[in-house]
Amino acid sequence: MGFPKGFYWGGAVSAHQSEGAWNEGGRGPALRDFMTTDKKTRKRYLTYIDKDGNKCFLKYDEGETLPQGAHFEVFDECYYPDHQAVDFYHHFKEDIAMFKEMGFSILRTSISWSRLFPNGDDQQPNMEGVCYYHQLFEELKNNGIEPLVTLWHDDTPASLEERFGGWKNRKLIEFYGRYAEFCFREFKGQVRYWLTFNEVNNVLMFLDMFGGQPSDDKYQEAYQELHYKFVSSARAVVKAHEIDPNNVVGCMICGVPFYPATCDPKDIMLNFHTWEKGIFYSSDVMCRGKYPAFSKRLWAEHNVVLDCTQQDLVDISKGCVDMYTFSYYMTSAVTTHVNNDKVSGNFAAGVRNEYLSYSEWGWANDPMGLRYFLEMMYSRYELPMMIVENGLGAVDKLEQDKSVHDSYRIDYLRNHLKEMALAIENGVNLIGYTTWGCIDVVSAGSGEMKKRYGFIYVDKNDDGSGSLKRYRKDSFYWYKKVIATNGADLD
Ligand code: P53
Repeated sequence: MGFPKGFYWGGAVSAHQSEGAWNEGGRGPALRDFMTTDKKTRKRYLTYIDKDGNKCFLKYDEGETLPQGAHFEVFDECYYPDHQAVDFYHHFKEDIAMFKEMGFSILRTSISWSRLFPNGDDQQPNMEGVCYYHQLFEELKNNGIEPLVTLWHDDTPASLEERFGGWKNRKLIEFYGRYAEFCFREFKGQVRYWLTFNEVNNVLMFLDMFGGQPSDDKYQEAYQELHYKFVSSARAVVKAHEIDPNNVVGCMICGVPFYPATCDPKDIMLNFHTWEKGIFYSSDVMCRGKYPAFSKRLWAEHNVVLDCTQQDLVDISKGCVDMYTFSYYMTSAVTTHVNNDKVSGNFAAGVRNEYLSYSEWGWANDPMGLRYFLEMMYSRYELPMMIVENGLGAVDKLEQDKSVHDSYRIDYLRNHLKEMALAIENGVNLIGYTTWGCIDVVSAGSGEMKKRYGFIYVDKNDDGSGSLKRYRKDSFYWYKKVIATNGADLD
């Protein structure tokens, strides 16, 4: 079984789920700093004060937006897990040493926009923030680890949300453009692998899957937001290449393959259209540089009229990404038939697939789905591919002797690696793999600490207590061996 020579092995985190230090070093608040969790439903809400001074909760993941005149606010009675997260900001040297011990050749993380530009559109950068990222990238370099940097990981500066309505506003293209260009210039020579927007397709996919029956207005907003992000991404790709021809820029797609629940042709068609809307729509624009033909049908379904200029289309055509980069956790099944056996969980939807087992959070465990997605996307775009998130969120038990026996995680990863190897054998040009949350981080979907993905256990609990000490899990030693043998020994 073979992984190509020079294959990138590593892990992935995001700034907001790992760094903490939310109000240190001159950083401005980001959207995620106002995100709390309802303990019962595990759903996440943003807290804000409306124009009349009332305390309110906003369902951001379901497409709700901040009302006019409102501002985000931290409430004393709520807990905000990202404020401290796992304090990577102060622990990065120790953490990188452990990544090196495992043999990582790549680490995916993100830059916190509001750490560099506290309000998002400041004329001058916050030098403490700039300095922090220089140190971080330097530390990676000194340990032989290539950084893979996401510019936006769901953490728009809060100020841009309040003053401009965030990505609903065309102005964000300009502000993101300045931020991205600054990063390419400032970190030239330190970073060459970039991702423009984390799971860009979620805006649309989540609205469909979790928005109940959203109004046409919600679709209008979602398609518009996506369009502004596509233009921003395309312009960033052009800039990245202009500033340093060595730069490699990827899209970042939430890779959920869909299956028809029956072979009724109606289900086959529904399934195909779900792929088009959820996956191909975003991927095609970013990889082929134009809106696919079926876009017209999608827009018409919800009477969407895009604010899209001729220049936007020119920009999109010039800014195709260099690699197809995506996350993979699960598959989902769809049907036109009445089926009450729905999957319920945290960000899991569709009908239950009787051939698969499900995690405690309702995510289907489907290693072959990863191969399916790899082969499908490679045959469509023939771009180099990287899997930049994959893993099992599970409850771990820290034993008395500080060991963690996470054989379930090893099984999950091993089975996915086997399918990756088969995809490579089938011709897919897969160049790297970064498992999600290589060190435990805050869960994005639920805000919990107990939904852990790491090879490294962080002593931190859902209520914020814990020593923040790091411990090696069994999977740490297993992954180390996998990397040392370039994927030949998966036992
Ligand atoms: P958590 C839902 C479905 C698929 C991927 O998710 C998702 C989500 C959002 O929860 O997000 C990505 O932490 C995201 C990461 C996130 C990771 O998947 O909910 O890019 O930030 O942590 C895992 O278990």
